[in-house]
Amino acid sequence: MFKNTFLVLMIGIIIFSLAGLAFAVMCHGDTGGHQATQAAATQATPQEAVNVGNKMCPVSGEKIDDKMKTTYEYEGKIYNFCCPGCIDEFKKEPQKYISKIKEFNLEAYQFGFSPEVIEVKKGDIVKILATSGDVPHGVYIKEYNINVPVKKGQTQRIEFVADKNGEFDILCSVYCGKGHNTMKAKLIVKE
Ligand SMILES: [Cu+2]
Repeated sequence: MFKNTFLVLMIGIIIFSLAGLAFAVMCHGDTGGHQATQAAATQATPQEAVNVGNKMCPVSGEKIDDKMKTTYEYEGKIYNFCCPGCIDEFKKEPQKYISKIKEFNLEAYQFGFSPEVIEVKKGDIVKILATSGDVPHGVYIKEYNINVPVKKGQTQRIEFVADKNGEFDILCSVYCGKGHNTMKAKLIVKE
């Protein structure tokens, strides 16, 4: 009788310890997962700065030499400058310079452009992200000396300072079919 009770007790202890061990493992696993979530959350909190990647200096309006370029982060965006002196200027009136950078998506298609009008102010830095969803096209603005081929599914980045005021045709420079000559959009640069 005594022997039986002892056996039951021993089995009981073994089961209890195993359960305890399993519980510990589960808890540990859970803690690990929790830590991972926390780590992900901390990484996401300070939002990664967006690279504006501007090729023209927003202060001097000059083309940025890759060797000389300096960057400055402002309100979650990284801007390129031609020299440290321009960053000092930028810091005095950031909004004034940021507002000069105008970004547009321009889609070329058979046979036209969307949007049909791009309007900026003289002195603005015009950033055009050109795409094509059908066949190869080209973005041609004669007066600004721009002629950039745009392949299907590709985004071509065009950047220039709108230093001439007036209305300029945006045409297609890659023959793309019957309506090629009718492809037209307008760049309006206001004084
Ligand atoms: Cu075309």
